[in-house]
Amino acid sequence: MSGKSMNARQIQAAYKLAAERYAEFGVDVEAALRRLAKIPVSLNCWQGDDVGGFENIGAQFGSGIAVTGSYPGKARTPDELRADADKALSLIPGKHRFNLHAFYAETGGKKVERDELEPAHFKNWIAWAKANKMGLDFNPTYFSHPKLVDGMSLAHPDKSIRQFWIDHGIVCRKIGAAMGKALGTPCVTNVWVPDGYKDTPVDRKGPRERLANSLDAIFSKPISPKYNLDAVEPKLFGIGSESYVVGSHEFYLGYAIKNKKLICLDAGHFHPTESISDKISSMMQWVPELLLHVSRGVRWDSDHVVILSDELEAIAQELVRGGYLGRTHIGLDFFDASINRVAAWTIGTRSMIKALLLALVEPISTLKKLEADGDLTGRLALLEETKTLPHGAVWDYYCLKAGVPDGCGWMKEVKNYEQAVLSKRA
Ligand code: RNT
Ligand code: ZN
Repeated sequence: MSGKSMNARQIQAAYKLAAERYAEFGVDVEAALRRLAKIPVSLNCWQGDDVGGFENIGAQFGSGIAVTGSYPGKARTPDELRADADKALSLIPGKHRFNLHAFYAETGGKKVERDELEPAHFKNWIAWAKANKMGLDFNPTYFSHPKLVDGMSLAHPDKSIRQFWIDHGIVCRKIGAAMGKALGTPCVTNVWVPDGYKDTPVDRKGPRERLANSLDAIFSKPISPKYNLDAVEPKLFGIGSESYVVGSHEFYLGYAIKNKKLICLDAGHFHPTESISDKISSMMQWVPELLLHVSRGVRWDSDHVVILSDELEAIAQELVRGGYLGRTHIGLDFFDASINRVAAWTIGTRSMIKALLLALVEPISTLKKLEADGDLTGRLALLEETKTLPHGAVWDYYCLKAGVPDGCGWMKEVKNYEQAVLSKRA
């Protein structure tokens, strides 16, 4: 990355002018930054090792999910993954969370099946999160496993296969609750299953009935929302499930409303022209809380690193304008194996935070008033003018205050880390 970092004096001077400019629009930038500092983003652990997990080192059961790219230096052990995440977190302003999958368990070299996992297998993760004063989120892992038979898990026609995966879901909620209890902040445990058909099914109903029953079995025991929150994640299609996904949007929206679960909206799980930003205010009428998997679909659900796109801005605007931040858990979901993975985490998370910042410094009350007064010309004009307000100066100042590199500084640290650590990995 070219260009030098600014010095602190320059950043402060630019910020002062920027804050004055925003004040002319009735925006209190200091207040916005105070709010921003309280919004955690849950970093997806799986960007650090290409959704590999640590249970079958060497073995490949690639079904259910697909990653492309072979950039050198991916984390091979839990310690490496934690070290890489520490590096990324040191370059991201604010206090955040970390989102784990069940197959990142540490079983000390012993084979422990997924239906036998326990909180103890995550004690290093919990200790690490505690040391970082961070909350954890969790996911049962329904892919990359020999018992994902013919692309089906919780919806499989064979009862014993279903039971294995039900038991996996049950132990994962317990692990989530243990994480929430230990860290003093509820863990969001999110269920996503890849179940579906490559080609057009004849029976669309049966798998959905089975999935509903399996979910009921997983969720049958109540767990205090102080410790664990259950979420369900729909999808339109996947690789190998192009024609039919059992857990579709309508399926899970209904399930979440009926059972008071969180619905997870993954930005890459809808038709390419469909955006999740417009869904938020509709679904928040009916579900208690929302989980976001902020991702970036490119042509298909390809899980590209999140960037400051129009859609990302629209998502953040909806959360802020609608007053939904208190009921929304913001998580990231991407896995690009073709670039430096520490940089991928840093870019994606910083972009998410930038989008939140942009949304928080909008002149919302003025915009709402224009709209309420029927001045739609004024609304359009002001929306366009706000796009060139000096938010970059506010962002730099936010990074400075948080003690992380502004604009161009962080990439140098990633390069140093790559040379000193990542390049040494085989
Ligand atoms: C897959 C889902 C799911 C996964 C992660 C690894 O389509 O988006 O959330 O990406 O659980
Ligand atoms: Zn997702």
